[in-house]
Amino acid sequence: PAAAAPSGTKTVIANLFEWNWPSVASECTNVLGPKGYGYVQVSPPQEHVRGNQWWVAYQPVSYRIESRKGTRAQFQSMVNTCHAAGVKVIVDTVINHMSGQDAGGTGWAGSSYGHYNYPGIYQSQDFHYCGTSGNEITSYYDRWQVQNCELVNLSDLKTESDYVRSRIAAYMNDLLSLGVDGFRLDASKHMPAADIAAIKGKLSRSAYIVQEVIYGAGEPIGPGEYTGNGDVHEFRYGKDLARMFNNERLAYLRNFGEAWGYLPNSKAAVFVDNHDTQRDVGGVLTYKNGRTYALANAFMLAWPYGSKTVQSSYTFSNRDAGPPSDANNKTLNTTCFSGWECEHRWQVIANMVGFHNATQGAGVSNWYDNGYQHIAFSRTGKGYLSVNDENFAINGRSYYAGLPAGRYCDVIHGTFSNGSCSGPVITVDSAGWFAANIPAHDAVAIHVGAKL
Ligand code: AAO
Repeated sequence: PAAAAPSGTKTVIANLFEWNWPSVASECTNVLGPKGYGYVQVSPPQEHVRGNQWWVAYQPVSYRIESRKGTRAQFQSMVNTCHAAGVKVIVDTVINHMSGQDAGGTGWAGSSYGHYNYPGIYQSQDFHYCGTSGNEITSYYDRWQVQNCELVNLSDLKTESDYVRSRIAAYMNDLLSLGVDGFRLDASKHMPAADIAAIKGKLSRSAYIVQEVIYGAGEPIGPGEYTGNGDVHEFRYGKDLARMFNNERLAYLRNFGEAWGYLPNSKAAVFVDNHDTQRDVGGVLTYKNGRTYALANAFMLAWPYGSKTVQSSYTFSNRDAGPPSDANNKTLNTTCFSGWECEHRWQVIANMVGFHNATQGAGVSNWYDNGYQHIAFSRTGKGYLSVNDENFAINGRSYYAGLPAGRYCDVIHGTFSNGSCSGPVITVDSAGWFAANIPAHDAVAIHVGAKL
């Protein structure tokens, strides 16, 4: 079956990283649906090794839907609740490998396992032993190693084997039977694109697919070779966007996207940061950058390139630290703004999802920049964003939005609901112009979906 790419206007994904299922469900009802998010991405739901680090989720022990984030019944209920709220569900799917524990042990839900032995699922013949020291990937410049050796000691599945492909597809089909709508395929670079295609060919129905292939300069395996299977994450996007905000010029963003050597617009999946880059890649903007982070997300949501994911994080200082949990490492219910950052709820970000939806399909016009950190553009006939990331306010200017005359809610500073705006109102005159003062490191955004 063909991949069902996000379509329609509600295509923004909220990645509720490490949230438990009851909390995801209530967020779909109370926030994601009402704010116009089209999808929620959830962390890996299968049984995993024990421990309190977040990354235990990336070490499968069995394909039982039972994890620190909840039971199968809770997962099913979450999918149903999200669907009722108009939000589709994308699952982070770990199929390249099993655990990384040399000694083996007992998984979260009680399944016993060895590094190369998962009773009833995989035995030693189902894994690669590539012959390097520790069977470890030692060079990303060696295609064969990247796809036949172990990524950080994780027992590497023989995805060329029909048995392994069928077993993986059975897991994904189980998720489809629970109603999920899409998959984020973890560590896709470590599986040949043809293996992913073969697994996809065994799925019971079509689903959205987004593959994690981190672009690395000079590496033989690049994101482009995976586009035949579905979307692929464009990791250059968040790094370059941060560089423009931090060291270079927003003015350079006027052709941001394919012209920068990125994946085709229709295949690219983008984000300002994700759960890896917010920890492991310097120079990427994260919640720790506060206002600048919000502005970068506002730009992403307003700019027509790629399908967009908003990252939602828990607060961390230690790279490995897991989410707020109880004494048994069971993830606690989310409390936004207390141990959890909930970036997807920040006023600027959540309201720009509405801007995204109202402007889908419209081109860019009326680009303006001052040569440096002040930019503005229309989504033709539908919306207008001006970002001032200068260290000074820009006052007394008028902007040509080309929008229908009328009064619009500035969704950066106010929320539009039931026909009224909780913040400043911008008046577009009959010639399509409006006047605004924009403080340093701030923005103004108006769109036809928030017109008074
Ligand atoms: C944990 C421990 C390990 C232990 C292991 C097993 O940390 O010490 O050996 O358990 O017991 C996550 C955590 C890991 C954790 C693992 C399993 O991050 O710390 O290991 O779960 O619990 C590569 C892969 C990419 C992968 C990334 C982390 O290609 O797929 O490494 N991401 C996914 C997940 C991730 C998860 C896994 C995969 C495993 O999103 O959360 O790991 O399921 C270059 C290459 C990339 C490569 C990176 C990092 O990237 O191009 O392919 O990613 O290096 O090795 C610039 C460069 C770019 C470079 C990047 C580095 O941007 O342009 O080329 O910097 O950040």
